[in-house]
Amino acid sequence: MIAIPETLTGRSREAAEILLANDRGEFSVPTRGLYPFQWNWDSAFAALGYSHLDGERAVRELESLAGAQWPDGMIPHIVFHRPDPGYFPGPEAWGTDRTPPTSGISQPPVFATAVRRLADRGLVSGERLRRLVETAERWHAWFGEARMDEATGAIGVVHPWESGRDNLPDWDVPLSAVDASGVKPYQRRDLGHVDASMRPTKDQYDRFMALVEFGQSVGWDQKRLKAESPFFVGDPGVTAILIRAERDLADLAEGLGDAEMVKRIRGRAERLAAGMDALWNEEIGAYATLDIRGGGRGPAVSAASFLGFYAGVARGAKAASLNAHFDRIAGRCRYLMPSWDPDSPLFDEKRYWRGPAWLVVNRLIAAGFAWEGDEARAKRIRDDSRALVAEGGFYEYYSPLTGAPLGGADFTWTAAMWLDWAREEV
Ligand code: 2M8
Repeated sequence: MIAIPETLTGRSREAAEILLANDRGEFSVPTRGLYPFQWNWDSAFAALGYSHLDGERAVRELESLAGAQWPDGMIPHIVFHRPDPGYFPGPEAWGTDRTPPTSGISQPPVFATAVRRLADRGLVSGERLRRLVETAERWHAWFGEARMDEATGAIGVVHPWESGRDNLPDWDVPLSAVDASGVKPYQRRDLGHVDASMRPTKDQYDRFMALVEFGQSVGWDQKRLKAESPFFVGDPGVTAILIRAERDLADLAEGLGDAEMVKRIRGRAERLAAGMDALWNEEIGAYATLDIRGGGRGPAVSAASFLGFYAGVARGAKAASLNAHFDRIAGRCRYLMPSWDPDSPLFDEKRYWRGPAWLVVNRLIAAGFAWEGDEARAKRIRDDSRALVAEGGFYEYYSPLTGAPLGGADFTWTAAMWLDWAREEV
C-alpha cells in the first residue's frame, strides 16, 4: 500500500489520491468507468506520477506494459488485464489472440523517455533497467519496420487510435476513404460515461471499427497492415515522440555500455529526422499529417506541430514559423495548447482532440521549448496547465477558451503531470 507523503497537500494530495484510486496493483487505469484497462502512453505518464509517491510502483507500471510486448516487438495500445464490459471495443472485438489479451495497434512511444527519467533519478538500475531498455529498443525497431513510410522516413499510423489523438480533424479526409458500409453492428460504451458532444461522432466510430475489422482480416500481421491498410497516415506526433524517445534510449544504452545498440539507434534516428522534415506542410508553415495512401496533408496547425521542438528538428525558418503560430494561438486562447488551431472552421472547443487542451501534450510541448532555451513559451504552457488544474481539478481535457473541465474525471495522466511537472513545487 502506497502512503501519501505528508508534504503533499491541496491539489497535490488530490492528485496522489487519484493515482492510488486508479492503481490496480501492477498497472493503472486512465480513469474508472470510461477506460478500465491499461493504456500504453497513459502508463508511461502514470509512471512519472507514481515516481513521486513510490519509485518501485513507478517501475512496475512500465514493467507491466513491457510484459504485454508482442513477439514482433510491438507494445500494444491497450492491455486487457481483466475483463470489464464497460468499454468497447474489448478483447473480443479486437480478436488478437494474445495472453494477456491486447488491442492490435500501438500508441505514441513515450516509454523510453519515462524509463530514462526514472533512471536519471536513480529509481531503476542494473538488470531491471537493462530489460526495460531492451524492450524499448525492440519496440522502436518495430516502428522502423512496421510503421515507417519507406519513401519519407515518417512514422505512419494505421488507425487514428494509434496516434493517441483519435478524432483529430487531420484524419477526416483519410478516414473518408475507409469503407464502413459493412461494419458489424456494435454498441458504444463511451457515451454512457461522457456527453456525446465531447466524443467522436458515430460516422467516425464506424470507420474506427471498420479498421479494427480490417486488422482482424489480415490476422493482425503488422507488416501487412502497413502495406495494405486503407488508412496509413504519417503523424508528426508519433514521429516526434519517437525521435525524442530514441535520443533518450541512446543515452540509456550508452550508460549501459551497449555501443552496438547506440549504433543501431543512431541509424534509425537519421531516417526519422528526414521523416519529420517530410511532414512539414509548406502551405500552412507547420508540421502536419501526410496521407501516405491519398497524398494529402493535414490542413491546419495542431498541438503536435509544436513537437518539432521536442524532437529537436525545428530550426531556422521552420522554428520562426512555428513560433509565430504559437504567439497567434496564445493570443486567441486563455489556456494553451488547443489540440487544433482555433482559427480553423473545424475547431471544436469541447470535442476531445478537435480543440481541447491536454496536460500530457502540454508537458511534451513545454519540454521542447525548454530544450530550445525558450523559457518564456515553456513557462506560458506550464502556467496555463497549472491554472487549468488549480481551477478545474483533474479532468481528461479542458476547453482552451474557458478552462472548463471536460471528458473523464479523476484522470490518471492529468494527476501524474501535476505531480511530475505542473505544480509549483517541481
Ligand atoms: C483515448 O482513446 C481511447 C482509444 O484508445 C478511447 O477514446 O476509447 C485517447 O485520448 C488516447 O490518447 C488515450 O490513451 C486513451 C486513454 O486515456 O483515451
